[in-house]
Amino acid sequence: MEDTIVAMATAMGEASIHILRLSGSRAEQIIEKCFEPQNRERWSRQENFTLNLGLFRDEDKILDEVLIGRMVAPFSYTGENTYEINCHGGPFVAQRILEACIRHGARLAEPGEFSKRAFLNGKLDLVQAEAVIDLITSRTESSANLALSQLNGGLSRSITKLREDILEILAFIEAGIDFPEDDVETLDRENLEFLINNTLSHCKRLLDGSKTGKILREGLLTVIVGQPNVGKSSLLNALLHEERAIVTDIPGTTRDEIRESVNVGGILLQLVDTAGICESKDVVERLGIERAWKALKSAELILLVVQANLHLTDVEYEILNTYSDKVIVLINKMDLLEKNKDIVPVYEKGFWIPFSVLHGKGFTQLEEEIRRRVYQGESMLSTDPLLSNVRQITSLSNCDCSLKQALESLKIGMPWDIISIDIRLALQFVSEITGHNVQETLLEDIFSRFCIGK
Ligand SMILES: Nc1nc2c(ncn2[C@@H]2O[C@H](COP(=O)(O)OP(=O)(O)OP(=O)(O)O)[C@@H](O)[C@H]2O)c(=O)[nH]1
Ligand SMILES: [Mg+2]
Repeated sequence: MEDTIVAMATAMGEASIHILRLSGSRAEQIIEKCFEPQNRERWSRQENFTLNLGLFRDEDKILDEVLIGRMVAPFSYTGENTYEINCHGGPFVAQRILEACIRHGARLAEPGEFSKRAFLNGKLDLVQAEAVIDLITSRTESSANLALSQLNGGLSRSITKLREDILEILAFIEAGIDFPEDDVETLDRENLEFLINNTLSHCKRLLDGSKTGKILREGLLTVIVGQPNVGKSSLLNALLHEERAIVTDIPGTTRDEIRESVNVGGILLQLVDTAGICESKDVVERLGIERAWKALKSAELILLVVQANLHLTDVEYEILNTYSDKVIVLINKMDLLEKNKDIVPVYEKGFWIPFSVLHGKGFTQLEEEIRRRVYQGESMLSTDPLLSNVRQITSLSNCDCSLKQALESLKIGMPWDIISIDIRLALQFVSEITGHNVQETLLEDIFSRFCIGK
């Protein structure tokens, strides 16, 4: 925290501008040395949140004409004196400015170091810091909106409330330990049970929402399966709007898995196209089919493609029976059916959608069904803060387990100091989420996932 750090905030390469970020106790001194403002008077008034045009020099040499944004501590992202240097977008120019800052006493920032300083200076909590990186890596509107709402502090407030409630429970127990009067005891035990139950329902609401949150953040692992030649790869290509997979009318065209991510109705799908499942003598095809079966196990959503004018086979029945909860059946090639007046296959399990990849039929219904599943009806479209990050979800689940354990101990008449052990654990777990109580190694792990300059 003593050092002054500098880094490129934009990606290297040719661009219209590049931005370098400089933050720390010596930042002002470095800028004073290198920057020659056009409007000296304004610059010397030390005005905050100003953009100043001028020349950037290294000793006598002019490196570029730049615009410098000035953010004086504590009113900056990091909470320190911070300068953002907007220079012309050549990698050479930016590199020379970076080197000049280093020569005058700054050091190159580590990944995520600006955000880590923001956290350590109390500008962000860990939930918000992790939302920053999620916002940067968002690929759909819904994941960006989710990250933005976490950055705005809605989730942090909910977790902070949870933490305060647990602290209150702990205070209540400690008072009970200090004044153990038998007649008060029964009443207190009922009150304590009420408090723990209330906190547990808060945990449950957050954990229920986290299923949706995690999918919005990471995407839904979606496997396309079916018999050969029913149109699986055609579906993949249509969803991607590009000819990614080879499509032919020869059964057994796809051998290996094809993985791509795609935005469907605002939800990120991690799509896997698989080899058509059938009895095959071909070694390569058989290996592909084995992979298809394996992919089904880990899938969060299965798109089972069947062909409108064919009867269901044992394989399709098996998939429907084993995975009915996560299957959407697409009855593809409905266009053929209209000509032949054949019977459409149906079965009581799974959700069925008449489909034609060739004629663009059924896509809207598929989108709606996926959204319905992800948002658990409409309940998750509300403004409830959603937890989405595995680290945070794990800590909250641990907190939930400790509270349940405390409740159990209370019910079987355990002494107060035993109950307080689990409540303390719950407090520790909930504190990890926002970073009230974290180890340095965890911080390193979190911030090293950021880009340099953020
Ligand atoms: N009539 C009609 N033909 C379709 C439709 N969808 C796909 N096809 C055709 O069906 C054939 C097989 O399509 P693919 O997408 O390669 O089928 P697949 O399920 O990936 O086949 P494998 O990779 O062999 O398992 C191609 O000739 C497609 O043009 C549809 O909705 N209607
Ligand atoms: Mg295929």
